[in-house]
Amino acid sequence: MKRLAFKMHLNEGQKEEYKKRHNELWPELKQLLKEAGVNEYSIFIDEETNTLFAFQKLSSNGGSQDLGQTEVVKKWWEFMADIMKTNADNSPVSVPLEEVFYLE
Ligand code: RM4
Repeated sequence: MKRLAFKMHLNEGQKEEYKKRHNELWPELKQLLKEAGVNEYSIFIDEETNTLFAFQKLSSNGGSQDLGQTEVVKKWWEFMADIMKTNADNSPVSVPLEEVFYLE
């Protein structure tokens, strides 16, 4: 199982809204992620910097951020754009992180 991580940035004071929206994740997005091989997916927040750290276990090559050409992800990113740092296309600014330690 491949592992990947990346960081994103949340606008100040939006943690509860972010958690609410993800607790209400659209079923069609969940289905897409699972079908794309995103077997596990967690996101953590560093409240000091409002940095979001995403971790995924993948059974395929691509992760969630590689699904931006699908309609449901485009709609989700547009929905989330008001509380996150985004690119011009509403995709969240996502910075890949290097794995420096792993314990089986
Ligand atoms: C995040 C971001 C990611 C998406 C998850 C579900 O806030 O939009 O791209 O995969 O939500």
